[in-house]
Amino acid sequence: MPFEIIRNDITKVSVDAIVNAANKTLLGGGGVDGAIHRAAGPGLLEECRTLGGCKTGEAKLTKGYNLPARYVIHTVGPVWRGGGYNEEKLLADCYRNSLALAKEHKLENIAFPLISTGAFGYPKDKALKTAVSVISDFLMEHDMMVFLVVYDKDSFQLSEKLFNSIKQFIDDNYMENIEEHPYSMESRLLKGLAVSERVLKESDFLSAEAYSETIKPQRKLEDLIDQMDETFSQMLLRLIDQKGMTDAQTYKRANIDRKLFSKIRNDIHYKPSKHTAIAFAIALKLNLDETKDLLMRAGYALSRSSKFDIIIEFFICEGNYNIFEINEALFAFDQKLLGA
Ligand code: AR6
Repeated sequence: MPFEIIRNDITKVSVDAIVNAANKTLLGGGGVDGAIHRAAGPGLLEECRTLGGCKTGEAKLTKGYNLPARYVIHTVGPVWRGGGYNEEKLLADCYRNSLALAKEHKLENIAFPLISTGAFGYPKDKALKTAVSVISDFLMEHDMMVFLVVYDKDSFQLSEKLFNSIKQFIDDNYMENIEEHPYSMESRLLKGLAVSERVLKESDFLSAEAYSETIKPQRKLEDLIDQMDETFSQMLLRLIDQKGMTDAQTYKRANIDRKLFSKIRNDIHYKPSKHTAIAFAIALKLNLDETKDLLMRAGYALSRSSKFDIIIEFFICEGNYNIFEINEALFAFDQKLLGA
């Protein structure tokens, strides 16, 4: 999974580089900065003394000394002063410049804390939004594994509005102990047939224009029959073609790494996990029906007794297909993240 949100102490994360939320002197401090210096040992401070400080939004690299990480990228986040002092751009610069430095040093993975959200007072939901947005833009262009490390549940905050909408949607839709099985192809075909018949009947009362605008079936029955024997992999590749997307766009938007994607491409009988299958549905911006079809090829269904499934349904219904935002929400609701 190229982008993952994890709960941990960043000094314990074993990656090529961890990012330090430092101050302009780069000579240590409290919070994550203090923890990193303590864990790295005095060698880190010695090297930091040679750097001549760092401006807000910029980033500098040192070795990791006693840390499990090989390097530390020090960046200085903005102090929150109400939002009118360029804070958002400066915070975005921290993530952008740290990622650029990691790329320059050919690092394959990097872990960020939530910069500025402690002593510097940046509102956590806003900081999270900026972090996720910069990281996801970067990952659309580059291959790297990026971890966002959340120290405690309190430091992770989804916007209240989004959190409440999802919570409401779960409350409205959650049903305990309901097992939904994937429809058999035959029953889905019959369903399709019934819909087509109804459409025909109703269309007697509609103008041709209204018919095509309102109730034109999205898929033809002949197409459904033709596609009856498709495997997951075949359907995925067909949809990628139909949507005019490239392979790279697809696996990046699915938060799936290139290697797994080529396995699926090369094995028509590949059986993905449910999370991987859903990640592709999101990448391809499938509607709910199409998502169910794709899942069915891998033997899965969306269930009303799974909070995870209901959250996915929420985002599909909202037309929000940003997998990184969906993962933010899944994390907030203690669910496994999308991707592989
Ligand atoms: N691992 C991961 N995240 C952590 C850890 C840890 N070990 N410890 C704290 N956090 P802060 P800032 C989270 O205050 O707001 C320092 O004194 C914490 O929960 O460390 O950018 C510097 O020298 C919070 O969400 O950094 C500067 O003077 C996030 O890390 C100033 O603080 C950032 O909190 C920088 O303030």
